[in-house]
Amino acid sequence: MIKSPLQIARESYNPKLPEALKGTVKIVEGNKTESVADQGDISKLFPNTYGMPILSFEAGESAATDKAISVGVILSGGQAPGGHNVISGIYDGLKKLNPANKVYGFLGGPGGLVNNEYSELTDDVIDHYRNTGGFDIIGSGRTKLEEEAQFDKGLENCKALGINALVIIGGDDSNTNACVLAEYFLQKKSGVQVIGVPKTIDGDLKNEMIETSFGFDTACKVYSELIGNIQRDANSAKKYWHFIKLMGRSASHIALECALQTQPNVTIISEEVEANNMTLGEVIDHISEVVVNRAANGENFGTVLIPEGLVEFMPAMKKLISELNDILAHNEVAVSTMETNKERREFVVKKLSADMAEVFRSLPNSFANQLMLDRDPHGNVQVSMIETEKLLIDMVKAKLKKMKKAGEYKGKFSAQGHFFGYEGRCAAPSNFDADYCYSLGYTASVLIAAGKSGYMASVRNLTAPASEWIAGGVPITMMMNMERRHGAMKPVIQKALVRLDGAPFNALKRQRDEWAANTMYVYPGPIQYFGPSEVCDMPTKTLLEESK
Ligand code: FBP
Repeated sequence: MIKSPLQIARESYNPKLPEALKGTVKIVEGNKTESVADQGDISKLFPNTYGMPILSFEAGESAATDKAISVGVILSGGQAPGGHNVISGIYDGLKKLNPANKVYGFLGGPGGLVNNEYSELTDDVIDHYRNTGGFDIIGSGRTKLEEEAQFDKGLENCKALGINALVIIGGDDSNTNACVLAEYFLQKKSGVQVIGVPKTIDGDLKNEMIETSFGFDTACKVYSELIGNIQRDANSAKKYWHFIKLMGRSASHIALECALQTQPNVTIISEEVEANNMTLGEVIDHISEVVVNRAANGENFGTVLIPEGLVEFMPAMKKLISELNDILAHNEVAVSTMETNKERREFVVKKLSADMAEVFRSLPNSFANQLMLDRDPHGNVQVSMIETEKLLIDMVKAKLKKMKKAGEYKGKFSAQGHFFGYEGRCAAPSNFDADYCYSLGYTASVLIAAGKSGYMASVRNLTAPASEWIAGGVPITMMMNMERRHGAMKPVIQKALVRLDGAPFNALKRQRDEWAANTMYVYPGPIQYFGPSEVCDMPTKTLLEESK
């Protein structure tokens, strides 16, 4: 690998750790826990890992094992900045406990565990990847671990390598898998522990004990830089409306954070669209109204932020997608053997309920085809592949044309569509993510050495300086509820959507009318790695608002 000057300079960055992790660590047990919902079902499905106490770390005498242990790490799902630092934190934490401890990386995601594809991570390898973006140290993948045969194969491979614990670094679905695996390994009395680490740029793996998932900070800062650049371009040329779709799957946390950082003219929040029962037509009316009002002030330009999961939140579309999910899950073979999209659409229309068939027929063909694309291995619609920004541009254009004819609009509308997603997932982690990830990895090593399983590493108090962060472990069962997946009820970690009564959304609500009417753009510029702490170590606006 040819390293860039920044990469070389970042190699020597020493991530900051919470005070409690700097010396020997004492583990303090808190209260017993309950799952967020469906306690009866979850406790039955997880008899060995349900109800475990919350753990917090303090400086003090450690009860950790000093016997040499081996740990396998897995990077699961979409890339998120800082994954390499989680691994270096695990590595350094374990080596500090006993230099004979070993770390193996399973290659290409959870599939590597089942297929026994791994490599041992040594000083050379780890040093090469410190503070870098990407998951290329061992690769990632989206294989879902759900069959007993996969668990048994994984266990057999762990035993052969002498692995005592697995760390699964992933989002809500991957940590659900971690929990299922932990329970299975305990039932089998296998002696292999499983620990989860909260990863995802989407920011939707969060709760009382997990303030944010790693990668959200860096990804939002990258997108905000780009949005700021576009806004400055728009305000210079004054001739384009930019419709910017932002990654984030279902939740609108990324769109909301980027809005707070850049102050665009329109920000759609899917959760609000759903709560207000808004139709696609009403979303179009809202955007068009802002365009018309700005045009009346001579400003034929602007920015619209669109969360990538928007279509799933409009009541009619949500119902349609849910019916489509069931139809596609139950007719996988039949649908996959059809040669044309037309054939697929006709097949699906016959199976949809009458009202949903009507909604489906009313959609442009290109958009309807995108709704039928393969689901990911966890049954999710691949919203990144749905071109919502183009759909909105076309519909706003059509609406404005009508308004112009009726004499209600006199401006010019020329629009550009963008999608910001993949460009943010492998950026060099911000100081926040570099520190947070390293601390999460270090926390995982402490949980392992204490013999814990079925826990997620947790680091809190994140708006304070890193030395004051609070590290510990949270039982994964605490975050679970029952949801319909692939046509059946399954235990899964509850996704955290944007809370409409939460401080970050209220901050947007208070200011958005002013941002719509006026041009109040903020240009955040690129992430800074060297320089004053107020520039380099700043947490997200979401965390800052939530901590007020
Ligand atoms: P994770 O939930 O696995 O972290 O994935 C995040 C994400 O970037 C989503 O925002 C996006 O919808 C999805 O991955 C895209 O998936 P893929 O990389 O498979 O195209």
